[in-house]
Amino acid sequence: MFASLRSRFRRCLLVLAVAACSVVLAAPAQAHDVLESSDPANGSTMPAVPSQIGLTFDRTPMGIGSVVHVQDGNGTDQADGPVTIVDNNVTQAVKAGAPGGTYTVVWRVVSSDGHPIEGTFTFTAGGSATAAPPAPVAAAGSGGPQAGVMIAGGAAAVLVTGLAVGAALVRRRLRSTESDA
Ligand SMILES: [Cu+2]
Repeated sequence: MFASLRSRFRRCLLVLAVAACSVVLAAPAQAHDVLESSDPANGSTMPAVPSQIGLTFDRTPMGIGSVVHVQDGNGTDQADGPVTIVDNNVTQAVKAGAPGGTYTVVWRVVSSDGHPIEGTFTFTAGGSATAAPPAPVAAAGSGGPQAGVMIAGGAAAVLVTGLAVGAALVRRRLRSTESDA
């Protein structure tokens, strides 16, 4: 008897926690850290695979659960060692000898507000990575298209929810007006 009460209480707590989480998730997307630029920039072409990948955010992501996959044309991850975070910069070293080709960088970090954020971008390199870092390629400020899409998506979700709730309220009011008349 006591045990079943307890499990019911626990289930109740779980429901509350889930509800609280969805409220947090529905909070303005501006609270997330935003990818401001990457080096290499999305869609850029360079003579050789860079020795490292750099991501610059508008704030400092949390130092936990960061992943930056550097996938070559065959989908092999050429990331070398762990991700480092210094201030707003997230850096991932690339294996020496990583082959040229079109790369897809798949990143995931924990935003300073505690929410995981992620994105991908691509670049094309003509030759293999060298151990010595090549001259840094000017990263034309790519304003993180993924972040923009995320914000737009979040805003759209909030808008759709708002419209649906609004429509339901109007319908209910109309119905009650009808029954009043
Ligand atoms: Cu967030």
